Amino acid sequence: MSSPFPPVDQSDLANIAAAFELDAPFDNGALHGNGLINDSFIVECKRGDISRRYVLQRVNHHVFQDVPALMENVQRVTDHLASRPQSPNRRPLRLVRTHSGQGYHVDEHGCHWRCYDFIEGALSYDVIPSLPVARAAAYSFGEFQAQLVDLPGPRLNETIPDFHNTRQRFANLRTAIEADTVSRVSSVGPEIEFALAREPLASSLLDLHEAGKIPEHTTHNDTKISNVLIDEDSGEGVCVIDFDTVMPGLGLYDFGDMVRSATNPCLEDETDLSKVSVQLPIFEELVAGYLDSARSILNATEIDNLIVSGRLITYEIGLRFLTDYVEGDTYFRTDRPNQNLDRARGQFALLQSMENADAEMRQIVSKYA
Ligand code: GN1
Ligand code: MG
Repeated sequence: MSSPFPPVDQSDLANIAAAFELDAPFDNGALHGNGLINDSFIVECKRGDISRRYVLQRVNHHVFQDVPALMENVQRVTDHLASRPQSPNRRPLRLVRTHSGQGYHVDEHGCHWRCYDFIEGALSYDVIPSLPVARAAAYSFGEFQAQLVDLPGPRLNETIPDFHNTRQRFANLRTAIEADTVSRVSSVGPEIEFALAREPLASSLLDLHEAGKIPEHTTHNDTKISNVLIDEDSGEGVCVIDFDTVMPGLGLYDFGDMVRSATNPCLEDETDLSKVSVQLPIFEELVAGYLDSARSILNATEIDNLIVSGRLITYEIGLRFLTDYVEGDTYFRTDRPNQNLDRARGQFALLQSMENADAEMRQIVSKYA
């Protein structure tokens, strides 16, 4: 689907920007980023020789049904990260408050907006450009988890219940197939067969968690590689972004989503599947970078399951894309027909290649474990 919310022009952006404590008045704004759920804009604000950029985001409240609870998490997490000692080149994300001190603004359509400082001099990548970037990204996500170990206060709110409950995601696919509301099931036989044949994978980490072998952490839950910013000059991680799904989870969900998104040499919706396969040198950088920053918070079972986590999350996101296709593209943003199906095929091709490379991946992990 395209955005389910009203179109936004310059004067709308100016009005929304005016609700926040900005250093200068709104000058112009433009769409930003490739997120599949929220709408993001970069706005430039100017007064005399002051010029500042901010990111304004409209939160998709169909997906995030309790935006105040979500924003409470975001405020707690951004405040906590900002209070940690910062290594050189790290610049934690700052949430800009409204004039009344709130973390978000509600517009006349009932849509929720928030504002972050735009981080200058940093880049985000949809595809990993080099091995050092892979290592820096994994280090940053690991550091993020490690820094949240002592987050004060109660457990964070669950912004989307069962977000990484892959068993539930599997059941959702079955329900979608049975309902077949838009008559697409007959056109995706091989994809459905691939998905159904791997049902045991859906329970892999949940079983370990339920058996008390892997603990809950505070996790990011959407560690696709474009959600870490990399310093343009030093190539180091500057900060992790996109805190919408930061909540209690398994540490391995974050490692798994790095593997899913970083080891794929193609965009998520690549149609030439011969190009999609797990890049082992990148996988090695992810293992090294993540263990470098997060080893102290992981137990041996978690480290033993780094490979499983990559497969699990690749499978899970593939299930979600396929389910959305079968349901008529109601969840993820699409800009062409069959995009969700292509995304599902891409994830399944990547998963297949991880299955084929199991021995090599095990060797890599044992080098660092
Ligand atoms: C969505 O919107 P974005 O790009 O941050 C999705 C993730 C998926 C990702 C796949 C809340 O993230 O779970 O992994 O697309 N976020 C939500 O690209 O569903
Ligand atoms: Mg996200």
